[in-house]
Amino acid sequence: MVDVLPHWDNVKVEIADGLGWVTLNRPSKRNAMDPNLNSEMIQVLDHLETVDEVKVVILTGAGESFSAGMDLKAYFREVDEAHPSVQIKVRRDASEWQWRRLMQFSKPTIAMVNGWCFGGAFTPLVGCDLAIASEDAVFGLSEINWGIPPGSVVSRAMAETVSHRDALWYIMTGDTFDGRQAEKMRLVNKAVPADQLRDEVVKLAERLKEKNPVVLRAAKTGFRFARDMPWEPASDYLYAKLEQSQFMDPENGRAKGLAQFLDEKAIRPGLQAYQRAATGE
Ligand code: ACO
Ligand code: V55
Repeated sequence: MVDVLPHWDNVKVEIADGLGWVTLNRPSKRNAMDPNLNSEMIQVLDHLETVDEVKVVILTGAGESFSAGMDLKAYFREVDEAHPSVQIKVRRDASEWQWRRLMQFSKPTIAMVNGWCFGGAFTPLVGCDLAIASEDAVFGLSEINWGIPPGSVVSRAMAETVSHRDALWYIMTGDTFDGRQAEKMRLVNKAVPADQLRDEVVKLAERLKEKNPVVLRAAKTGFRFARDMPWEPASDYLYAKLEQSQFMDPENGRAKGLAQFLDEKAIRPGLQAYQRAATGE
């Protein structure tokens, strides 16, 4: 049987060495997100969710831009002129991938911010679990400079990641800032020189690939939902996640890890992970 690789017009998808590279691909529009790109991204994420060989997903942009935000022509002007129901559909598609799908994605996700990152692009940036930027990438909440307050969950995503003062500064001034500043603000985990960006992301992805995927999913999902819960339900929910991963893990990592530390004395979890390959599947 010949696998027919799916094709998308506005998104490039490449699978190599267990990594799923998702490249927003409208470089001539600086990867501005229009309704077509948004509906394709829903399909792309659904597709990668089901491709077993993909262990980590990386989101980046073609050319010199990560994404210039929402497409001011196709997402704003043209939709303003259309029937109101069009706006509902177009907004729903944008939200669906930029944060709903990404936040619940079962595999680890990394934003590789290679260049311009404006407005609506902050949503998938924060939607990804981890983010590494080029030091010279340029970020900005430019909404204030063209006549709208940040919409959708852009300000909510800022509140999730950066300080109150930094959030309001950039929301209210529209000032741009670079990757180094984004690292200082903790909007991204790390900023590195442009020529090291890809290697740095691959290095991180390779480390995540080594982890038990069932446990990784329970850990990241548990964190994301627990942070919005009161402590009592958070405790019960996180115990439920702990048990879920125990019973859903075909590698039986928990028992193997305990045996390797307690019986075989083969690992020190503070110094090295249990040997997944040595678990005798
Ligand atoms: N929406 C629609 N088209 C865009 C967008 C966008 N957000 N960003 C860039 N483009 C288009 C330009 O209109 C231009 O199209 P054209 O060639 O058909 O005229 C093309 O992309 C190239 O853009 P330039 O401005 O020529 O590229 P340059 O490299 O000089 O500048 C930059 C790049 C700084 C990103 C600039 O395009 C820009 O300021 N874009 C807008 C950024 C922004 O404010 N985004 C919206 C945030 S608000 C929100 O997302 C809700
Ligand atoms: C923004 C993003 C939106 C939207 C309105 O400010 C504004 C960014 C992703 O959707 O509908």
